Amino acid sequence: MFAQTAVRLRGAKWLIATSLFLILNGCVDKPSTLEKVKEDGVLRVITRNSPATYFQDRNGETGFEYELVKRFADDLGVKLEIETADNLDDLFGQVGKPNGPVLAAAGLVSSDQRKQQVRFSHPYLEVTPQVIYRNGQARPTDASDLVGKHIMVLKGSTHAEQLAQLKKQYPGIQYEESDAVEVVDLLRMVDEGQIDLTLVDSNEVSMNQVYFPNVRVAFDLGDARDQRWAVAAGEDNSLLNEINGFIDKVQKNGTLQRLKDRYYGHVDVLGYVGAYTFAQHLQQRLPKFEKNFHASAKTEQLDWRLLAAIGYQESMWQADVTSKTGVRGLMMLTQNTAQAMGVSNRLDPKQSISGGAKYFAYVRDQLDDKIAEPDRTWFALAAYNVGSGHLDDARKLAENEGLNPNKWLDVKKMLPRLAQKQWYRKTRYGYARGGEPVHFVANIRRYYDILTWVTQPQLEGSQVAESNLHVPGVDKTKPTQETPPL
Ligand code: BLG
Repeated sequence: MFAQTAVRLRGAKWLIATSLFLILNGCVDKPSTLEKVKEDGVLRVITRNSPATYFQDRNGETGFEYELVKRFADDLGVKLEIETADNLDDLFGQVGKPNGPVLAAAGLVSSDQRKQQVRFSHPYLEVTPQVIYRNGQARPTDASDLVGKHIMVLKGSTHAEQLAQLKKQYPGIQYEESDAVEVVDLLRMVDEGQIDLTLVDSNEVSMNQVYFPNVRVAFDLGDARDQRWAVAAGEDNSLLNEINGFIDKVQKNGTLQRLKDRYYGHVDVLGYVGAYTFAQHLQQRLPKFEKNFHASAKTEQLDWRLLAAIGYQESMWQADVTSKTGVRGLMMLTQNTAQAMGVSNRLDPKQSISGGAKYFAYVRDQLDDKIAEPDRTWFALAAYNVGSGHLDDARKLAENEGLNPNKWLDVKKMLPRLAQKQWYRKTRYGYARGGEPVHFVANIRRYYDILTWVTQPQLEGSQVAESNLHVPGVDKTKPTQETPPL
């Protein structure tokens, strides 16, 4: 009897110990956020739909944040799943929810208020908050000028926090916080005079300037701030550490710089006047030639928006232009090129566009196989403008300098040397105005980006349609107060 009890007790002890062991072991075994991501094979990310973060383009998903986060997912060896939040509160509320996104990548800056909800990564981009007003109105120059104005900002944004702070000093400041809008809507509302002012980060302002020709920067509100990714406040550090390691890595190996160059490096090439003019021509001139761009793009298997961007750079979509050097027509073909492409009348826009498309496809096919996309497109544009021979000279100069002759970022540094005797006297094809193709490519990339954004299907019913951009026959770019600065 006693012996039996002892056995039973020993058995119970064993059971308790085993259970304890299993429970404890179970706790230790609970996968970390990072392990869970890897186990699931999916990195779930939440962002916003805007030109500066994430949108659909010619090849599918794109945007600065998308590209960065895609590289992170690739490094982890997992798939990337993106969802977009309607507003910032929703975005912060979703991060870290069970089966929800583990990471927010949406041009976010850290603030005390936000730190209660999320933890921020190392920084990857510096931006400055800017006060935006409408051309033709009195330009505000400091915070006291915000008093008495109709101001709107995104609900839950750091801009709203900034205004709340300023209000302590200037109680007359009134502002509205909206959760039904995106940054592009705020800019449109200023552009159309629905609100007086808004606050937007500098990168978004320069990227969107062209869609809203009447918006102007009044002044920088405060110092530059860093954009960072965010994970849930309770995240166990496994993911955040991995993110920080990744950001440090792309910072060091130049990937981040290349992305900045790609997305923001050419955003200011147009300036106010260029942005204003482009927006006007988008409505008034492009519709006349759009079907020709579509047809030639189809024949040559190119993106019609790239062709249209070349056409804008060459002639601002005018069929009857002639340069000092006798280069003519909408796509600015030289006599030789026109002949080679079978163009009999360079002033016929249909012929010019088809000849230009054929020539672009031809120079692109001639390029060294080692030049991969997207650089291949930029090299082909440069060859279209300066000729393949001079482009090869610049590639050789790059090689001699220890740079990569297959990267546009490197070769574009060498092209201007073709105009300097100390360099061109040693090249095969000699002197060329090498600075021209650099501007040529930068401008076309910008026009291409804009055309891509305004023609993306998801926008056709919303922002673009509302702002009447790219809608034939509606000229909303006419300033109501003042003509643009010239
Ligand atoms: C390009 C030709 C290239 C040619 C280069 O010039 O024209 N491209 C086209 O005709 C489409 O074929 O390369 S080459 O055949 O290997 O020599 C170099 O000669 C045209 C360029 C010239 C430029 N726009 C297309 O980008 C132009 O118009 N320059 C004149 C400017 S102005 O007269 O000073 O205003």
